[in-house]
Amino acid sequence: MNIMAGQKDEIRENVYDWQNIMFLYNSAIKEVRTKLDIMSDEFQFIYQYNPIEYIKSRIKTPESIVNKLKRDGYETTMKNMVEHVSDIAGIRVVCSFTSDIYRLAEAIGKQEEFSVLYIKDYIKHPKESGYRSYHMHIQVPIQTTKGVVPTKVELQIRTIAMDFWASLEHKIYYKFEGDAPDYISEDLQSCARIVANLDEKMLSLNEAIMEVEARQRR
Ligand code: 0O2
Repeated sequence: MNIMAGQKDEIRENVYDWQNIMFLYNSAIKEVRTKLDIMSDEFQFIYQYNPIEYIKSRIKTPESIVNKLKRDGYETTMKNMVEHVSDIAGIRVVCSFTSDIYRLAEAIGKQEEFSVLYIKDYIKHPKESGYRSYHMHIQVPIQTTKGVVPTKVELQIRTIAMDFWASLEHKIYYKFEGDAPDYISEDLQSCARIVANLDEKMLSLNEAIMEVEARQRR
């Protein structure tokens, strides 16, 4: 198939736009990760305690972006992708305890450079699947040579137990292409309840340990 000169220019332009957008999302991930590192150092310095166990980040795959646009009834264009897909840049922050999640979310909310667009609290309101996690959709200013570009990032903040459940559930979900047999969905929901119970027990155990330590210091 022969590609006409005009088409070649269009393809070149599209490739440039795609690379430019991906550059912004990658930069936004770097900015947020740096801020999280500083926050974590400050927590360690002030409280001798770090609420962050580990951080993972990813750029959404083109296939997953297209699926989301289609699911929400949008045409597959770069404009729609930037406007309507808010989790192209995603950062997952994993904490030990549920209380750490809210402490961290508060600190993130106070960062002057970040604007919090919206929050989805799937800990207070778990999804039907049993999914629990705290989602913050934020906007980060990226300074380029052409000016500042506000760029969206989704932060998923969860405990180790929530992350374990979600990672496994995600794999199963994809294996069955979203159509898992009822008994598997029910077992997953029951595991989610066990995970929630475990989180509660570990939190109260940690509080009891801290109380003993405080008493010993007095
Ligand atoms: P992937 O592969 O992680 O990218 P919004 O993002 O707010 O515009 P949406 O997509 O309805 O709208 O948001 P929602 O439901 O909060 O989901 C966003 C992300 O949270 C998902 O991204 C998953 O990463 C995670 N998530 C949500 N529900 C579940 C669930 O039931 N199980 C698991 N394991 N993860 C979940 P993607 O695009 O689905 O996938």
